[in-house]
Amino acid sequence: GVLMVCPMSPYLEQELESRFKLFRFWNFPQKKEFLKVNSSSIRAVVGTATAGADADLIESLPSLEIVANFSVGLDKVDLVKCKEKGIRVTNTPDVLTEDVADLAIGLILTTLRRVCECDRYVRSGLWKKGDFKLTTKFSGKSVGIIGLGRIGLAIAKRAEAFGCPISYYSRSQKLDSKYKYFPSVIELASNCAILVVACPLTDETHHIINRKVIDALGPKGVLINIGRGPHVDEPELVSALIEGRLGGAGLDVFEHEPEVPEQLFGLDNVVLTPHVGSGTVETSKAMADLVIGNLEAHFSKKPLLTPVV
Ligand code: 8YV
Repeated sequence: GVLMVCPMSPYLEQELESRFKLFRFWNFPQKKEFLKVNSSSIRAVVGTATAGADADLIESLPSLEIVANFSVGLDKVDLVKCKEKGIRVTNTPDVLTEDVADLAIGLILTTLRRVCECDRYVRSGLWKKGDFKLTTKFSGKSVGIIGLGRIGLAIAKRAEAFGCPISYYSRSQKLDSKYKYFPSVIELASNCAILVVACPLTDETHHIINRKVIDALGPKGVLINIGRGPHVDEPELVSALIEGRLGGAGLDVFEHEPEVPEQLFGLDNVVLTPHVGSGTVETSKAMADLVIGNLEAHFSKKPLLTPVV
């Protein structure tokens, strides 16, 4: 049997159902009771960005062989425990890189050019009372990227096409990269106009955006987060935006999503999207196909397509 921990893709549900015995975890409010009855028949877990396989779930599934996550980020999967227990783990890299990078650029443009505020301006009839105020140019602005992995690189490539000088922070300098490296996030933030978070969420990158980084980015700086909510100390971000110590923010992820700090709702220098970085029809299907491909490979004892553990 395969345990899907939360709804993520109707197509994936349908494809899993036609191949395996599928358990939809969200249909069983009595989780303990459900696990008592079914735990020994569950050999695979399919999780996502918001819920994966934590230590408790892994411990309660004695027959678990593989966690095939519907996400590239694996911060909701206890990788150490999986390794310990010989449980395989797969994710969905590459297929979502372009969409997430596209959204990062979209958030930069919508934040700087105030596209959402412009849209509200037209819809509310305000245009008839006068032209919209001037906004901020994107082309040529310096872009700093935290994490120069697949997604970070795709964002860099796109920003380059806008004539932006690119710099980055990562744990170590990429010797094959032409972009400028800063050995600390503070230095990166002090030297760019737009700071983009594009690294995995780990203990080291939790709250990598803190008050010091926000102050280094400054009142003209813009923060873009397409990584994970907990990369950012959210109360610090909110107060910096309210006090004008930060210029603006484009956010696809939040510390306690789907909860979003309501103080942000009244700010026009902020653009908020509901964790939709990979959320296109095309990419969602490609991610689902990777999950299925990994499960089929595992159960037919073939090499996994995108193994992590
Ligand atoms: C979500 C993501 O998994 O891949 C990731 O790490 O955050 C997204 O692709 C997807 O939106 C399903 O929740």
